[in-house]
Amino acid sequence: TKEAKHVLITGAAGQIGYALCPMVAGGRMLGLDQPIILHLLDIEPAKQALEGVKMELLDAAFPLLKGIITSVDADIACKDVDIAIMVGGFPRKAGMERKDVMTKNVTIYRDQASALGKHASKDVKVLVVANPANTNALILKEYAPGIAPENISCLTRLDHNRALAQVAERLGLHVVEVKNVIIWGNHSSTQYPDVNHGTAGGKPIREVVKDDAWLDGEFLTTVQQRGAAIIKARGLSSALSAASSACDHVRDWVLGTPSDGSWVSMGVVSDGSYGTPAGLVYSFPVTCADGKWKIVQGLAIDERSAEKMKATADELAEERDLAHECIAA
Ligand code: NAX
Repeated sequence: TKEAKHVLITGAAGQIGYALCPMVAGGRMLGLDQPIILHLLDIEPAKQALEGVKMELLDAAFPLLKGIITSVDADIACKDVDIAIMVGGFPRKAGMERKDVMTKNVTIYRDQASALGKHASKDVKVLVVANPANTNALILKEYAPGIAPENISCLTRLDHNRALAQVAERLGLHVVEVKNVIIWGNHSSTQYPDVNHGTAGGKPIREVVKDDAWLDGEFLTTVQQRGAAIIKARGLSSALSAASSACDHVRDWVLGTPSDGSWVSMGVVSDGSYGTPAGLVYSFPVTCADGKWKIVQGLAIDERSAEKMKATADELAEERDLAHECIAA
């Protein structure tokens, strides 16, 4: 049997944490042959709830779950972790400015970067879920120089899966029939969900959908604003879909994307591909093998797409500058 992998989940007492813990412990993320030791981090006010999550995980008697460490101390929780899923963060509350939320979160990510850098396994793979996800990941990269930049990523797979699902629903197909959509840029409403290279039932999406007005209009806004629609419907933000997509992200990264030419979207450190500013954490189409991602190269980008890709890059550059200002203040 395999040696257990240590998986850190921050914000584990929160809503996404509650959905994510059983998925990871059940083998949805690393496979049904991979024993897991969970490291659950939250903050003091959530300490009791965190113990409650641990009790339920014990009660669920997961065969793969070999241990559970709970802590409110990042130095303890980060010890020897192989995978770190960073869900913990400060939510935007009524009356708060964007800058206030940014200050809270970049400070958290700066501090946790240093805890990870000091205590995690040196090959730790990091997935940032908490918003602003791309910029939190960027700060984490800057403050954890010991972690290779290619091991730091952020979640845009939920947006990617939402785009697949919208096309599938429209066509009455099962979601697995739809492939190779792309989420470019920021996990925010400036993201660009691109169907120009995607297929449905093996044929180009535009050819099958036969409705460019929908693809260039309602489809885009539905994917971009799906988070808000879920809040409106549930009174709470996306949790099970975020948790499931986080599992998809890590699984494909660690175990590889299918060898049939299909790709997924991941927020990764830009190398300047497709004219994006190098160094920003930007969502690209990637394939993964041997635990490494590679940006899909050579896709033809039309003028409209280029504009949208630049707009979301500009927003990320602005967020980066704001984050640096917040840290300096
Ligand atoms: P919750 O507020 O339910 O949970 C967050 C948890 O983080 C709480 O238990 C809180 O105590 C904890 N926390 C706060 N500061 C912490 C710190 N310094 N260290 C460790 N834990 C800390 O939020 P939830 O709905 O679970 O969402 C979590 C994050 O995911 C939010 O930032 C949210 O905006 C983001 N999302 C990102 C998505 C993505 O696709 N990238 C989609 C879903 C989600 O909106």
